[in-house]
Amino acid sequence: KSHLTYGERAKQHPNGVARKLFEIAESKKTNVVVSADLTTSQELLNLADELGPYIAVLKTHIDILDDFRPSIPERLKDLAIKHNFLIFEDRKFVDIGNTVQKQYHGGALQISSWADIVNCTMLPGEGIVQALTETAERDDFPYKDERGLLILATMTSKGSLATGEYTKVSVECARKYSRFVIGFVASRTLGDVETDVAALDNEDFVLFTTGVNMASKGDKLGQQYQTPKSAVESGADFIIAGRGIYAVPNPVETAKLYRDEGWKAYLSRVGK
Ligand code: UP6
Repeated sequence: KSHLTYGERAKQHPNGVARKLFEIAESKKTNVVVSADLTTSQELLNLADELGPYIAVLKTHIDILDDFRPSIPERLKDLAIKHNFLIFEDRKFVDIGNTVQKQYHGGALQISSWADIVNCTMLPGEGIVQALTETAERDDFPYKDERGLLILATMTSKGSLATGEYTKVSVECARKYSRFVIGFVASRTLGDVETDVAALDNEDFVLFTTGVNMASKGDKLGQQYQTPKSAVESGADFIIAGRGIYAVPNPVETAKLYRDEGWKAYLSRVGK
């Protein structure tokens, strides 16, 4: 759990995307990531434009769009510049190195060209992280120092197998490839993860926590929620909320509430 401010971390971090992320958080005073899980491009673009001022990152699942066109990520990029947020494509790569390289850089979705941040699971072992890191470090990779990878170290769904040894390997691999791996998607409050991830205190990995909702404890499909406050208190640097923000009557006002609660919890964690 980091007790440094975002501003301090922005100055020290070796990865360009992590620096930018912390700078955004510091200047916009927000650690909110909205999980924009909408299925039409118009809804997605509208939400990004409306919530842009209050979020640090827009998290996408670009493959759930019913009407995907290559121009959509381009428009998201324009909105990211307009409102100063990063884009995190929650692709959860999970395959052998040779395949994920093609899924990340190139392909139908051209993810590397528009997503500042992507994530992968550790199920395939070290090779997946090695492969993505190699791609990002190739001489002809056009987005040098503008891209970062998160490892999905735990999951919020009931009965998740992303625990114990899996989480341990996630942490080891993040250390080994820390040039490209900027952090984790994980919740320290779930299961046995607490001790494993807590060992990271003297490094500066960024912790993104999903399963954040102020009004619900979970859904009927096994999702489990905690509040922004509890997520940040237990170490989240960025809180990821989806339905808690986009599926309520007033997403803008609600996003502000998440921002205020997340920011207050952050200030108290860093002792300000
Ligand atoms: N997500 C989780 N839990 C995980 C990893 N990822 O919920 O362990 C993602 C989901 C969804 C978002 O794919 O995009 O975070 C959560 O949405 P919600 O807030 O609407 O539940």
